[in-house]
Amino acid sequence: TESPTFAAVDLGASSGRVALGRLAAGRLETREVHRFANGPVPLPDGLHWDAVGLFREVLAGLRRAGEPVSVGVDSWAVDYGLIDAAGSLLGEPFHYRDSRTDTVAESFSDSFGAPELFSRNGLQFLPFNTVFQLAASEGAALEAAETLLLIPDLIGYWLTGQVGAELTNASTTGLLDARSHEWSPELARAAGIDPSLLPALRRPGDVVGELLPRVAAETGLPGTSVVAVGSHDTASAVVGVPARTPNFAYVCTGTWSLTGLELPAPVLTEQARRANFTNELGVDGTVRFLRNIMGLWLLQESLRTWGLASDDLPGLLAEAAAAEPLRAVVDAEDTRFLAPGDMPARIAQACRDTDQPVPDTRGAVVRCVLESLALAHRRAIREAAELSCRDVDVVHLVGGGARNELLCQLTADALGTPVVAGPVEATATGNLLVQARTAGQVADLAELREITARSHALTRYDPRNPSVAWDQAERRLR
Ligand code: LFR
Repeated sequence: TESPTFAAVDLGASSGRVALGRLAAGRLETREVHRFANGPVPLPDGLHWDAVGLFREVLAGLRRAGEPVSVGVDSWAVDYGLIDAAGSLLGEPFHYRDSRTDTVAESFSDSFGAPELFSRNGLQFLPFNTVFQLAASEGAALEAAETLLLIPDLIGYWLTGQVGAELTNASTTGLLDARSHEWSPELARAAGIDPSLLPALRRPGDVVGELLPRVAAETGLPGTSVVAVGSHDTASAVVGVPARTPNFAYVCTGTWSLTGLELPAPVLTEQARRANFTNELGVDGTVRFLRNIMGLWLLQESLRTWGLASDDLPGLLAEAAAAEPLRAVVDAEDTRFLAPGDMPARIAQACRDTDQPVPDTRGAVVRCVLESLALAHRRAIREAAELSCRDVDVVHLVGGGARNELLCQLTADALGTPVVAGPVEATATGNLLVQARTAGQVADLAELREITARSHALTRYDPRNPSVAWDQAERRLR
């Protein structure tokens, strides 16, 4: 008999996709059946997502999915839709890059007490954490709301009619207790919401429900159910890291570079808070101890400013490879780069602020971006290892950046540690394999990673030349 197929819906900040996967001879075979663009929509009251439009694309993808036994949905974190008593969506969800949290986040954190907040929710201070978004919201929608659904849970609700909150993504809200893994009613009240807005938690691997009859008819999938996966895309990406040894670090690249370690327990020390680390929850009770680094957003937004498209990237990368090394670097964790807008101008200003030469060609800007990312990867991995008393022998770089040879090589150079690049589609891989486990085809995380390692061609980058130049570059940022 044919082995069963699974469908992964993976929604990223700049594109979404639907991929199919099945296990054959101990490998995962995957095939993308639909890809579509995503991005912020500027409306009069701020930046939003087109959630309904995304759902239409999800349906279009599922129509091309053959007959999967299950569907899993993952997306970026922290953002949510509000649902009223009749089950209606109360307005398009806000985009996490919207500026309404700019001042509120800090004042909330100050009045709650930053150390107190971290000791409860274990999260890195990022202005867009759900807890701050809620503290910044007021008005009719929040008053009429019965339920808050994170983006993958909202899609899951539209597919099945079932309401819930998947744990890995719930852990990014700032409303979950880092120790008990339950919603914290105190944090909810502090954010100004009724704790009853937060739906019951579900775990990766739990069955969400059957497709609603109308959805089943629309997609031609009568017998398919929805399975909760690591619905935070980064949780699925970390599952999709093809690690074969315990001493690995990861860099999950895409719009962001999520950089850190997988740990058995959170690190809630004052040093971890000061270093602005996050303790997000992974699949199977693991902790994702990491920092959000600005990521390829710096590059994407530069291209957009120049009026260029992704077709222009290979040429630019060749220019970057030929540009002078380590002429100028910026802090790729600086929130000045968060909002949409002229990226090369902000990079130039950051160089001036640190008394470095301003990159004078597009190739030089791209080189500056990639070296800044490499340096930030190094800083986050070294600090994560130190704060958790762990060794790192290898760095797995997964996601879209694994295609970027220069980024991979520079990361290896900066760290002085080998980088293993791939898979590009780590998130979809993690999503699909958690479903395969629910179907009884995979035993545990270790087997799952073994399957991933066997299924993809991986590229190893060994560090070139000593890292003195990188030490100097780092000092320029201090
Ligand atoms: C990556 C990601 C990050 C999260 C950011 C905003 O796609 O999910 O993990 O911090 O998007 O939601």
